[in-house]
Amino acid sequence: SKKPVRVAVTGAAGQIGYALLFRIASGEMLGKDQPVILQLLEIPDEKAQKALKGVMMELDDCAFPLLAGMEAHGDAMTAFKDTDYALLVGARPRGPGMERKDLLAANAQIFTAQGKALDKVASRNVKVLVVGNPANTNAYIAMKSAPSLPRENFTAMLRLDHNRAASQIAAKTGKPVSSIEKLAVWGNHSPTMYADYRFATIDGKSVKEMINDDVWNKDTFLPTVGKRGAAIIEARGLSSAASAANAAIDHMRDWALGTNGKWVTMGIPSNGEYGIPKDVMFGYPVTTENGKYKIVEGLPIDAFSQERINLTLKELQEEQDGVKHLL
Ligand code: NAX
Repeated sequence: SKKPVRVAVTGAAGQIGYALLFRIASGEMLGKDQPVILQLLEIPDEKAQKALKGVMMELDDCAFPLLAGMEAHGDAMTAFKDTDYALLVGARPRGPGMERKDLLAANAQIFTAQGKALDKVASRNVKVLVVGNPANTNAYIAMKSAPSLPRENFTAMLRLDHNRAASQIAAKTGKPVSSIEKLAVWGNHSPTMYADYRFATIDGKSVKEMINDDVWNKDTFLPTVGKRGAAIIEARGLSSAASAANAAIDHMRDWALGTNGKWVTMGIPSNGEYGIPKDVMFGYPVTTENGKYKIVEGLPIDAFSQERINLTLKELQEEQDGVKHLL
């Protein structure tokens, strides 16, 4: 049987953590033959650590055959020791009266410290997924704080946007969501993201031609996907948790196990592809194989798409500028 791998999860006692850990432990992320050791990080606060213990009691009670070990931590330097995978979910939420720059600064502090800890103690092949918002910029900060790790090991979660877009297209076309291929989401995990179905196909047929409605694209589809997080909060009174955890599982599973040529969306550091400046943590269509992702290159970008890409890039660059002095 396989040797266990180490999976670190931060914010482990939070609501996404609660929807995520049980699925990792049951083998849905890394395969039904891959034992895992969970290294769970929460803030040192007594209440958070107690809640984490409660979640671990429940994990115990599942008697998962693949759960080879489990640890609770209050410090990133121990939580990330030798870790092969790191899901950075915990982040500072926007409090009442908090301005955007305060939120960026509070998170910059967290992700600088966690990036440094990964740099020092994680496996040199660690695959890092940042879920905590602002996800792209937090991933950028962690990457910049870990100079001895390869840049490409740091990614941000755009998969929830990708899955939301796929689900809207399935509803519009009346086709199963699993039949949709070649969907792309560009840019920031925020309402400025650009979900792009120009290349998408269902059973080999063009989704753009099937829908054939640019007004729907611009006035219904893009706003629905972009504001979906707010719509969930409005309906549920809490932010997306199970769907976010599901997207994190999808992202890591596809990165680790490959997509067999299928396109998925990942937030990854640019190397200049599609005119995005180097190091910007940008949502791109990728395929994955042997634990590596590759950007789908050479796609034509029309005027409308360029405008949308410029908009989401501008927002990301403003976020980056807002934290530059802290790195
Ligand atoms: P919760 O507030 O339920 O849980 C967050 C947990 O993180 C808390 O238990 C907190 O104690 C812990 N935490 C905070 N700072 C920490 C640190 N420095 N180290 C370790 N743990 C820390 O939030 P939840 O609903 O689970 O959401 C977590 C994050 O995901 C938020 O930042 C949220 O905005 C973000 N999201 C990102 C999404 C994406 O698509 N990228 C979608 C869903 C979600 O909104």
